[in-house]
Amino acid sequence: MAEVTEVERAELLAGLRQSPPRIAARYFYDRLGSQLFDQITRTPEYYPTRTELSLLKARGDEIAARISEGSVLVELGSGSADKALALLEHLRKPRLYRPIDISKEALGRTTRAVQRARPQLEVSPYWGDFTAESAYAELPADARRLVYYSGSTIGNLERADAVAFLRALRARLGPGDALLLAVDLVKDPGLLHAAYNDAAGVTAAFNKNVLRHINTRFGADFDPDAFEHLAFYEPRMRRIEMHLVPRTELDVSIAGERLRFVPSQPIHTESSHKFTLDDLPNLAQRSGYTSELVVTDPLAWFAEALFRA
Ligand code: SAH
Ligand code: AVI
Repeated sequence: MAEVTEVERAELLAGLRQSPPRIAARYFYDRLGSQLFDQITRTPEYYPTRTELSLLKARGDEIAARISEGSVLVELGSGSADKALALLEHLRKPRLYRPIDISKEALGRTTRAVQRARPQLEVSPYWGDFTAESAYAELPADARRLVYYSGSTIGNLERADAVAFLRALRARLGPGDALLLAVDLVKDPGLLHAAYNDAAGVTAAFNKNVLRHINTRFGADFDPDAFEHLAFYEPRMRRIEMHLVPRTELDVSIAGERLRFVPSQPIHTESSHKFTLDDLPNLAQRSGYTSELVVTDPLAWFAEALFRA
């Protein structure tokens, strides 16, 4: 990871001083966090990854039929290579693949896996934040772009922030370019709850690992085992919320400051917003796109929406 900047330090401390305290969800993804996320995707309870993968396999041709031959594929928060490879299988003569990820290890693995599976395809990885302008630099100017925001990672943004982000992304696209947006759909709360409370405790370990990452990155002394994993579906906001609950009152030193955490004020580590099919045209319109196609799996648990810029 790159050096800690003063902005990051100030943002972290400001978040932890809020009531309730919060940590930005991107801090989950250090080396171990990316490995734990990968393990989550293989738990029986976490349906999104395998549902999205089978959706791409089953309906990828309908999506690809709307994408120009020779397009550039840009993937936001690529994680593992599986879904990109499933999509590339359907695209007509893709010109280049740009995976973008803040996790160096995940990005390296994906780059190598795609290069191995498709040696003819140019792979141009970007290590860093997908909100940065430079993540979209040096792409062929004469090729259409397909931006794939996979994994329902958009759900980890607050709804207003999601619109703002998609708008900023729209400004980096030309007319006729496309966005393939993966969203997890509202469903039986029991299924949602189980997906973030797997019996093997992998999600709990993923949640607590954020504190270990903060310790190494910011010189903090959190004891991750002094916190409990809490994840629940909040139906009014239509989102899963993940928190870390201190078992007792705790003083923690973070980036040279001392902060107190109490059981009545858990640390909010992640929200994972769920969508309905009715949300999608509205989301497209508010963000400056036209919704062109929405496909779901047979149980309508997960959707891919193709938005045209
Ligand atoms: N799309 C993959 C991975 C989802 S996990 C899948 O569906 O399986 C979320 C991924 O996004 C992680 O690999 C994480 O490192 C990355 N990520 C999260 N926030 C990011 C940001 N702001 N910029 C770039 N990558 C980010
Ligand atoms: C990456 N993101 C879409 C995952 C999600 O489901 O919100 C991260 C995750 N958090 C807990 N389990 C998985």
